[in-house]
Amino acid sequence: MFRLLSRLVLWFVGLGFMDVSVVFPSKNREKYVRKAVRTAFKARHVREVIIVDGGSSDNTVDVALKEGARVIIQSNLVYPGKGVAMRDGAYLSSGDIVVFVDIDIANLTPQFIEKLYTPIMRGDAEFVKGCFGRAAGRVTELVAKPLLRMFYPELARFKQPLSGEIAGLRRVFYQVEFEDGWGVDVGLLIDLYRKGVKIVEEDLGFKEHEMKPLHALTDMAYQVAEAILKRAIRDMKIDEVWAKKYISTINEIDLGGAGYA
Ligand SMILES: Nc1nc2c(ncn2[C@@H]2O[C@H](COP(=O)(O)OP(=O)(O)O)[C@@H](O)[C@H]2O)c(=O)[nH]1
Ligand SMILES: [Mg+2]
Repeated sequence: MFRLLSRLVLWFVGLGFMDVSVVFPSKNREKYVRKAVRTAFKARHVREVIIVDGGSSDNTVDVALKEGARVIIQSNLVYPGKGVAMRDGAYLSSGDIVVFVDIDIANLTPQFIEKLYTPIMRGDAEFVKGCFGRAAGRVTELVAKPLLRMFYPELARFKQPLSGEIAGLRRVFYQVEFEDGWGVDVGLLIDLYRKGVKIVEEDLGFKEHEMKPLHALTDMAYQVAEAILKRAIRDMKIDEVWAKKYISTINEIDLGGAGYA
């Protein structure tokens, strides 16, 4: 009875007083920014919309400002710097809840954003990982899921461990470190789980976004693997001396690739 009552109180407090910051990490996404910002402002409880720009050479920044978004220039303009952008967004936002959404979602709706934060407002979660209906990405299926199954089987149930659509109480993001690049999302998932943060996976329906060509996925897959293996070493699931030596060696190999931006 008491539990029920306290949940009810939490629910009302959450729905009444919590406000939301929406953060879009973004680089050269002029095509999506207008719709993304407008859509985010239409979601209930949204106090601010932040674009963290990774040094765009197109009109992403101008359009974002025109639409009333706060624009932050990524503090360290490395590429890929999605994680740097997310860290900046978390630290410079002011909402009780911070929602991160990739900007290149063609079918973004206000409900999509509301669905992400609702479990937090209801007191059911402190961190929400978005998932979606379409088949998961190639790096997700071929790299993240097998490695999570090996080293963090508790997290193997997540359908989209790499999704960039997440929400959390702002304070939970201050308990963990953000990887700079593509390892950020899986790193947050592992670290928040280890901190005992209450996590739910929320189905957001269908996500329509741009697919990278296969060759562009090598660096992404590398960084995702590295983020998981680094944590497996830290959590003493892999022999530290062997792994550090081996991983630092392979990291130094120059494959002559031009990268992908
Ligand atoms: N600020 C910033 N945003 C980035 C960077 N790299 C990617 N993004 C954004 O991060 C989100 C996800 O990137 P995307 O290329 O769509 O990755 P994918 O969906 O995994 O193929 C998008 O909103 C990008 O614009 C970067 O270096 N800096
Ligand atoms: Mg994308």
